[in-house]
Amino acid sequence: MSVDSLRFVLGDQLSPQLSSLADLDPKRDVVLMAEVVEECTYVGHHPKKIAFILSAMRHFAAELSGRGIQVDYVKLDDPDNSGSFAGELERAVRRHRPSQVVVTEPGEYRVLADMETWSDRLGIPVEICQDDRFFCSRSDFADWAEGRKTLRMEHFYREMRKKSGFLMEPDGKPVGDRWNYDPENRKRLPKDVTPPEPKSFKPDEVTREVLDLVESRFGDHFGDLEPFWFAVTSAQAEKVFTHFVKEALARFGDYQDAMAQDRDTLFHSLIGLYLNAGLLDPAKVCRRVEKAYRDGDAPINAVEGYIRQILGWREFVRGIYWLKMPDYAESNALEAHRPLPAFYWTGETDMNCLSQSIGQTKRQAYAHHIQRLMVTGNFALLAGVEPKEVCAWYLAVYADAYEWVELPNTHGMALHADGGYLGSKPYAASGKYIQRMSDYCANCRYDVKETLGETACPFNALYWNFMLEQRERLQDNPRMAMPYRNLARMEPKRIEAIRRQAQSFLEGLEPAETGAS
Ligand code: FAD
Ligand code: DLZ
Ligand code: SF4
Repeated sequence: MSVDSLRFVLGDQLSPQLSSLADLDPKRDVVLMAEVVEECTYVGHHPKKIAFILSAMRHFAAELSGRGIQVDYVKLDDPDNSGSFAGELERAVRRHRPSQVVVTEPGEYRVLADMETWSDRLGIPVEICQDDRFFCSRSDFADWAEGRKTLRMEHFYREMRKKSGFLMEPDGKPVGDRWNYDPENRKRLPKDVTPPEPKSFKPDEVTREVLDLVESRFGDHFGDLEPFWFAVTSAQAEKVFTHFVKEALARFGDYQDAMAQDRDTLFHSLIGLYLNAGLLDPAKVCRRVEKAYRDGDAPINAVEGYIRQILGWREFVRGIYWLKMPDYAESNALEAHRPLPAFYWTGETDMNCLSQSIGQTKRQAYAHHIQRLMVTGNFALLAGVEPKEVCAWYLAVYADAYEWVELPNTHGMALHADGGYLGSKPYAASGKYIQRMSDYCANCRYDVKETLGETACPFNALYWNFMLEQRERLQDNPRMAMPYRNLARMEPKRIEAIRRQAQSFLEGLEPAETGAS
């Protein structure tokens, strides 16, 4: 029997309120979901990430079936599986002979470009619905950006606060009479403060089957598959979030930027992967966090800091991505061409901050924002690593990574490869920053106070070398005035020695094999 609409739901669209399911008729429509090898390998995703998505897809399909919806679910090991979205859609169209296909716009440009060819290839209408799981639509962002010389997150965020009403007083002022509590949110983790254990889940039978599949097909990708402890349903993801609100939110702000030896998660919420796959709704998350403030359960610096991440940064980077793609990914404003160092794929380096951040990424498919920005990102920036190689690494190794959110954060924020479109200055820092925000340096063979010599922290010479190499491009940026003033005061002999130290360190870096994982 032919069906009315074939509704194709992708692996990061696991939301019951998804736009492509909005007017679904359970009697006449079929939902298609497909596990495809192309999506598992277009970068060598971390095995935990693949297992999370496939298991969450299977659980979501079962939930839809439980509600009486007809679901056509294609497993990865189905012998007829063509391995791609377009191939699976084509086969499903032959099976169901629908009069139209309905999809929600995808999170990645590469998939949208393919999707836009589907109607011609299939010879039937393909309706691409807007993804309304965000506060700001692509067109509203474009309207906001129109005519502005520079796009800054802070301006966008204030607009979003006013528009959404989050943390606003009835008179239109921000709660607490301040928009921004960042200055309060830069504390080190004291020795006597113990962060909560993350909420974890024992794999059920569905997940166990997926884990076996992932081990056999993608066990050679970078990262540890086991122990697998992620939530795989929206009910479990809600529990992760509730655990965060109860156990961590109140101190989220204080220790938002802190890093600590062998502490992977600190007071972070660990919900990025669930938000991005559709298991949690950002509006509900912000409402719950605001309630914690109004109920007196969390201070304003924590709550504002948290809402800023979701209502501000998450929406802002998505807006930039869709506004600027596909050209955005091609820029290389600092002309960085060094291959990615091999230790990004092993964690084997005696720079303790890097081995900690990469080591936990390998174990957990997770590192928090400051580790991503100021350790692995900062190193790649200072060492002048080719942006495409860095971006492919970030896209592969984090369970929450999809290009719409990964690319602006890596290419723009961490590497400044967009020439300052997203951020007003490069987040370049010497070892001093890492020492201030962590106890990594106390556990490192290098001396963070030294710039020259065999035991000197490599970040120090790399930092000054970066300032020297990028002088023409950066010295007129008012936000870079301080380092260039300091550089102007430096003796030429010391400058020469720093250059030599940095060059000899960079020459000693072993490059990763192309496409290593
Ligand atoms: P928390 O610290 O608890 O923050 C709460 C939520 O705020 C996050 O879950 C996330 O949804 C949102 N958020 C916070 N910062 C950002 C941001 N800069 N951009 C977008 N959303 C933000 N985030 C991703 O979701 N996917 C990525 O692929 C990704 N790549 C990144 C690459 C680099 C180089 C950098 C610097 C940051 C990247 N981020 C990415 C942002 C941030 O690091 C993660 O969202 C965060 O670490 C996820 O962990 P969490 O859920 O514990 O976050
Ligand atoms: C990331 C991912 C993976 C690993 N596997 C699948 C899959 O087998 N089937 C699927 O529908 N989606 C998968 N995804 C998520 C897609 O990569 C994602 O939907 C696109 O990148 C668009 O954002
Ligand atoms: Fe990292 Fe340098 Fe500190 Fe070692 S001394 S942990 S390399 S910043």
